[in-house]
This record gives sequence, C-alpha cells and structure tokens, in this order.
Amino acid sequence: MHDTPRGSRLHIAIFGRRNAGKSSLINALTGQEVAIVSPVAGTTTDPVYKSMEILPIGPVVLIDTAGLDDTGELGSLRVAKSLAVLDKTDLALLVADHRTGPGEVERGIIDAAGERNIPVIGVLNKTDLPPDRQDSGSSLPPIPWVRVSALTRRGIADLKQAMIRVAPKDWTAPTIAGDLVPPGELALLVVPIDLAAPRGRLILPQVQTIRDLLDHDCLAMVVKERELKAALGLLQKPPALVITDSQAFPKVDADTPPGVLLTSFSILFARYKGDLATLVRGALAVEDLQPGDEVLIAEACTHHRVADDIGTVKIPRWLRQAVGGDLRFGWSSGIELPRDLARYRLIIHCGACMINRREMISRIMAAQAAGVPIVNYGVLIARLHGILRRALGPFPDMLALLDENGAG
Ligand SMILES: Nc1nc2c(ncn2[C@@H]2O[C@H](COP(=O)(O)OP(=O)(O)OP(=O)(O)O)[C@@H](O)[C@H]2O)c(=O)[nH]1
Ligand code: SF4
Ligand SMILES: [Mg+2]
Repeated sequence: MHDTPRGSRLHIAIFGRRNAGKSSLINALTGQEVAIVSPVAGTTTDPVYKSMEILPIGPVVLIDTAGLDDTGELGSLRVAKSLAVLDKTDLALLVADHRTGPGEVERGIIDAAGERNIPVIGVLNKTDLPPDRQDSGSSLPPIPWVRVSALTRRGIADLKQAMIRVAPKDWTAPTIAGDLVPPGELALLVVPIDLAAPRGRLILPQVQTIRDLLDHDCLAMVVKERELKAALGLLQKPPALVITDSQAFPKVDADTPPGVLLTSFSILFARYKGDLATLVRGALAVEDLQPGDEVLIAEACTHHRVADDIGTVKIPRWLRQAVGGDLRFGWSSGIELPRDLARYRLIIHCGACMINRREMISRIMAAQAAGVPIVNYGVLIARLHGILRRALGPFPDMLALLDENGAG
C-alpha cells in the first residue's frame, strides 16, 4: 500500500463542526487510533493528511480538518484552511451530531462542495446517545445521509458502502496508456538516462506507465533514446506505440518511422491527470504571446533542481525563441498557485506527478476563471518543437481540435 503514489489515491476529507466527531470517524473508518480525539472543542487545528488503506475501498488519503464553526481571528483562519482542503478533495464526509443535526454551517459546505462537483455524504454521528428532540433529522439537506456511532462503530459499514457508491467514477483515474495499445501488442518506452534522471531507478510516471501497460496485457519494452533505432531494427513488426520522455522528443521523432504512433509521457499524464483539450488550447495560445508579456511557470512541488532545469532554463529559452523577444517569467512552486493569475498571459504547469487529478483540474479551473490559457511542460515542448500534431496522433479528438484552430 505504501507504494501507491499519493497522487492517485482517493482523497477523502472530513468536515463538520468542532466536536462533531470528525477525528473519531477517521479512527472508526481505519480501525486504528490515527487521529487525536478529545472532548475539547477545537482539538484538530490544521488539516491532517493520512495515507492509508480503508477496506474495501483501497488506498486513500484521509484529511482531518478543523471545525467549521471555529470563531475569532485564529478560528476563521482555521476555517479558511479547512475550506481550502476542498481543492484537494475527491469525496467529502460531512459529520454532524445527530442530536443537533445539520444547520447553516453544514449547508455552507454542501454548497461549496456542490460548486466544485465534489460528492458529499452526510454522517449523523453519536447515535449511541439518545436524541435531544423528537424531530431531529426531519429536514436534512438533499445529500445521502448515514447514521453512525464513531464510538461503537455502528453504521460504519453502511458508511463505507455509501462512500463506494458516491466516490467519483474516475477516482482510480483513467488509463495512462493501456487503452492505446491492443492487448498482446508492444509499447516501446524511451527513457533518457541523463543528469536529471534519479540514481538507480526510473521516475514515477515511467513506472506507472509500465504498470498500466501490464495491467492491460500489453508488452512493454524500455530503451534509452540512443538505442531506439537498434531496438526498432530488432522488432519483427513496428510497435503499436512509442512513448518518449519529452526532452528526447526531437530525436525520437526523427528515429521513429512516420507510420508509428508516437507520444510523450507528459502528454499521457496531461490526459491522465487533467484535461488534455484545455492544455492543448494553452499550447496554441503561444501564438498570441508578445515580447514583454508575463508568463507563469508553475511547479506543484519543490523537487530537487538540476543545473539545466527544464522549468527554469530550457522552457524560458525555447519560449523566447518562439516569441522572438524577451518575456517576463514568474515561477511558483508548491501547493498553491499565486492569487494574481490574471496578470499572466500564459501559465505553464509541470507534469503534476505529485498531485492528484482533482487538484490539477482545480488548478486548470483557477486558470480558466482568471481567463489565462494553461499548458503543461510536455504539451508545450511538443508545440515548440513543432511535433504537437505527431505527439497527439493517438488522440483523434485532439487532432480535430488542432484542425479547428488551423494549427500544424
Ligand atoms: N458518545 C459518543 N461520543 C463521540 C462519538 N464520536 C466522537 N465522540 C466524542 O466527541 C468528542 C469529540 O470527538 P472528536 O473526534 O475529537 O471530534 P472532532 O470533530 O475531531 O473535534 P475537533 O477536532 O475538536 O474539532 C470526543 O470526546 C469523542 O470521544 C460517538 O459516536 N459517540
Ligand atoms: S512534475 Fe511537478 S509535481 Fe512532479 S516532481 Fe516535477 S514539479 Fe513536482
Ligand atoms: Mg478533530
């Protein structure tokens, strides 16, 4: 379970007022004492992320949050932090004491989740205690509700069933490459071993792609870019698909016969993690850039940078060449995009390997809300090297999008 990358786990956030039993519910769901529980209101003060396995749902990240009814300056800061968790949430559990039932606070979170298309399950907790009033629960907001006792664990199985029913269909994420290669056919993966490659291992997107191909009964062969030609020469028939690291794309493009479908890991992950069509439109927006425009380069984590880093050196250089003049670059890295997105004419996002699909989609939505085109490294590099059309060959609807935009 610890091998499952954080990015593809279902993220389940627990919301509710202070003392509703959010932390207790996490312990009940996991069958372990992982969250701190106490009768003091406001015990949980910051979002707490826990990667774990919930049987039978599978590997998830449970996010404990501070109470949504916290008051005062510090309290409202905590509430804001709890609400920000929605941007990383695939499924929300809204916990309310069954004796009081849901009120304004609960309706607020239901609405906020609704705006983001996040499914919410209402959890009426502490049902081991007698109800305060006869009619409690008579006017529940229209979401699924489950009655539980986090203390005695009664109703927890029902809650898990509701979670499986309501979890977003795509939470296990769409296929990476297995749908592009018929079973029994070969995908040839091109993996440069350069300075940027970690010592002694492959990087996560490469490993995930291989696993996805195996899950779909495809054959996978892995070569460095220098051996690609030799490998193709050894094969009795061409591979169904060649997948390359974006940085080796020009060489791999030249070495792969025109009839063979070719794409990049980044393009596969643009589809797997986000919305390929939006990112392709972002790549086409390079046409509209003028010298002097501001461009944001956004990385989702603070990975170790090597000297010739793709985001700090190569992409700015290529983009200046494409625009024919200087551009003003801004960089951001880490969990949040800057607030003032509207000043940028283009946002260039990293491959998003460490964040989940909903988080990447929420970043794409933030860019759209600010009216700024967004693209990722792989899609942009393919565009700048004039090979976007080839790299999108496996995706007919993307080729149609290029045609609509008159792009080559
Ligand atoms: N009787 C009963 N008590 C419960 C139940 N669930 C939680 N409690 C109690 O309610 C109190 C608050 O529980 P927590 O799990 O800490 O609640 P929380 O929502 O995380 O609270 P904060 O982190 O302070 O906002 C503790 O004393 C728990 O023992 C339940 O199902 N039945
Ligand atoms: S692609 Fe993005 S999320 Fe993945 S390591 Fe690089 S900066 Fe981090
Ligand atoms: Mg708590």
